[in-house]
Amino acid sequence: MVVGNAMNGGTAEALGPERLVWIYTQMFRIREFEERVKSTFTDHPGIIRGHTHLADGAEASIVGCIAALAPGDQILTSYRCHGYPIALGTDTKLMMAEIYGKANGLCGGLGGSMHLYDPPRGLLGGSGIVAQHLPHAAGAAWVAQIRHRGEAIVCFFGDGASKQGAFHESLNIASLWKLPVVYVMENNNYNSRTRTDQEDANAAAGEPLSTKAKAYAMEGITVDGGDPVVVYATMTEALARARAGEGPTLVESLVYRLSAHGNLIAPPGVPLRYPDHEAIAIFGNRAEYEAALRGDPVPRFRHRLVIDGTLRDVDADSIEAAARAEIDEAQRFALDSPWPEPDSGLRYVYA
Ligand SMILES: Cc1ncc(C[n+]2csc(CCOP(=O)(O)OP(=O)(O)O)c2C)c(N)n1
Ligand SMILES: [Mg+2]
Repeated sequence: MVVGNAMNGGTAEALGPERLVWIYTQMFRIREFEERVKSTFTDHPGIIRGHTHLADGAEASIVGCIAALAPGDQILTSYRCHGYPIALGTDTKLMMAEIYGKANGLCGGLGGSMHLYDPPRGLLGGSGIVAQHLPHAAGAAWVAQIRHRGEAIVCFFGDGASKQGAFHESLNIASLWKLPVVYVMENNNYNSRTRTDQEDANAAAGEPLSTKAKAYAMEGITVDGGDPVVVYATMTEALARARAGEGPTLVESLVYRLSAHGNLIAPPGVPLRYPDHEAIAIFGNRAEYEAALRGDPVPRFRHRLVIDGTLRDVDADSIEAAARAEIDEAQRFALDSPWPEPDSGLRYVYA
C-alpha cells in the first residue's frame, strides 16, 4: 500500500517538459470547458436540458491517468465524464453540442452530458447509474485478455460506488481471472450530499478505501489525486501489471469536488435546485471548501511548472487564451447546431 506517494519513476523528469506542458494544457482545457457548462446554467437557463456533473478539482487525476494510457486502451466512466474525452482528443465542439442536446453532437444529442461515447478514441462511455459500469469494465477487460494484444481497460468511478454490490462483484472476478483492468476510484469524499469519511455520515466502513482491494487479493493504492505526476506514475505501474497478466489494481485517487454535485434545470421561475458552491450552502463546511480552493490543482500545477522553469508565464497565458478561444468556438457551434428530429429518439430503442 502506497499512500500519497509516487511509485517508481514518479518524477517530473521521467515525463519530460513536453509531456508536463501537455498535462497542464489538458487540465486547463477541461476546467475551461466545464466553467462554460456551469455558466451556461446560471447565465442562460434553459439552454442545457438535463443534468450535468462537473469534475472541477479532479483535473490532475483525470489527465494523469489518461497520460498513462497506450494506444488501444479503453476507458469507462461515471456520469462525471467531460474531462476524459477532452484529454483523449475528442472534439470539444461535438461534446458541447451533445451536452446541448443537438443533432450533430457526439452521440446525436441522444446521450447528453452523462453519456458521452467516443469508441475510436477509447471512450466506451459514461454511465448515469452508480457502479453500473464496473462489471462492464471487467467484461471489456475479458475481451482484451482474449484478444491478447496487450491492451488494458481503465474504469473511473466515485467513492460512493465502492458501497455498491457491483463494485465487489467486479473486483472479485477481475482479480480471480487476472483481468487487465485498473479500477480508479476518484474519492472526493462526497456522494451527492453524504460524506464518505467518518466525520458525520458513517457511510463507508474502513479507510482508506483502497484497503478493500485486500479482500480480493489485488493491489490497492491511495494517491494524491491533486498531483498529476504522482497519478501518472501510479497508473503506469498499474497498467504494466495489468498488461503483464498480473491482475487488476484499485487506485484510490484523493480529489475534491469544487462545484455542486450537479446542475439541474429548473422550471421557469424556480431557482436552480443545486446552487453553485453547494459545498458551503449545503454542507455548511466553509473551512473545508476554502482549503480545497487554496489547493486547486489547476493553478497549483501551473505554478509548479513555472517555478521549476518548465513553463514560462507568458506561454501558460497563451495556453489558456487558446483554450478559451477553443471553448468559445465549441459554444458557438453548439448554439448554432440543429435540434434532433423527434423520431430520432426511438432510433436505438430495441424493447
Ligand atoms: C444505482 C444508483 N443509485 C443512486 C443513484 C443516485 N446518485 C447519483 S450520484 C450519487 C452519488 C455517487 O457518489 P460517488 O460515487 O462518490 O460519485 P461522485 O458523484 O462523488 O463523483 C447517487 C447516490 C444513481 N444514479 N444510481
Ligand atoms: Mg464521491
